[in-house]
Amino acid sequence: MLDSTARQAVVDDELEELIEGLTQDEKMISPKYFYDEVGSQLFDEITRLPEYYPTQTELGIMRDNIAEIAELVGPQASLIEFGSGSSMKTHVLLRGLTDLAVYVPVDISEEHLVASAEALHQDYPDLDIIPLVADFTKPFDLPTPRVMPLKNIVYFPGSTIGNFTSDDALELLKVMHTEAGEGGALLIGVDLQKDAEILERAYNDSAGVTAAFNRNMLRHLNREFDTDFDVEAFSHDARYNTDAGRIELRLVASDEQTVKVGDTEITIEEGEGILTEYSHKYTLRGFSAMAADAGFRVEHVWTDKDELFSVQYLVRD
Ligand code: SAH
Ligand code: AVI
Repeated sequence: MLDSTARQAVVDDELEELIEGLTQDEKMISPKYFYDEVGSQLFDEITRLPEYYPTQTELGIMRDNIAEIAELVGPQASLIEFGSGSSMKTHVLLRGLTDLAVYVPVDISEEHLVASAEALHQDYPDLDIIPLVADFTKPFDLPTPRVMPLKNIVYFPGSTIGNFTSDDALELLKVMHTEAGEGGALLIGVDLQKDAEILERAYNDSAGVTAAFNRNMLRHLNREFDTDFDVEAFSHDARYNTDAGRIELRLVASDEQTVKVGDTEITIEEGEGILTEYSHKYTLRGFSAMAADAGFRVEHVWTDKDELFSVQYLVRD
């Protein structure tokens, strides 16, 4: 637990980072601010939308291939999940892996993480579950489990890796390489390039849940940092950037407004967009090259029959 001075230092750093993003040529806010309690629930709703293909496709791949995955992982592993959310896909692993030593879900969305870990404890009363509230882009210590694991498996589903720029994704893969340790591995969900139409539909759902998820980020900031964004004056924009191979989410201001962020006043022009998320889509070859730069070798790739999504098992080279 952080003491109040350490907690204030974290808030000050985050405020500085927020101001830096909002004073760039193209204003941007980190997608980590999507995830307060409401944001995590809205994300869960997104995963159930008919247009949002990644979740069901990844779940299908996991279920179809759990025997092979369990064979590669082996017995008595420690499972460390980055950005665990509701740990929905993790059930496949918790049921399918042999004698798991410990499960460590890591997430920034505290209430949601605690509630999800409690629910998991009901389902798996004998499993050592140690939830960890942390920003996984910053250094953090892993807890000590009751039983010594034979190896570490870092689990990073959902293609959350796609929400990082290529430089940041590479840095994160290097962190995971370190967390996996000697003999460890990374099991990762990676969304693949496909028709722009399918992609744009997935991020512009007809029920407007993704729009609510996008706008909720500003409510979160207003509460956490005492900013005064006029949330209703922003509209959701999601489009595929073909050259960059990514979906880009923005919040577009319908009127000019000046927002106080700490001691800095930020003016947002009418029609100006704030970039809130990238969601990169990879080719298998492109992802494998990035993994190699981080010191990983792709040992196995599973996909669905339409090659919409992939689950990959990466070992340390
Ligand atoms: N793994 C789940 C959830 C994906 S949503 C799935 O596949 O469906 C992304 C998750 O990562 C959210 O739960 C969010 O709270 C968490 N997250 C995003 N940025 C984070 C960060 N910097 N540190 C820790 N958790 C983060
Ligand atoms: C968590 N992440 C992988 C999701 C994605 O598809 O990039 C977040 C999301 N944003 C809008 N819809 C879902």
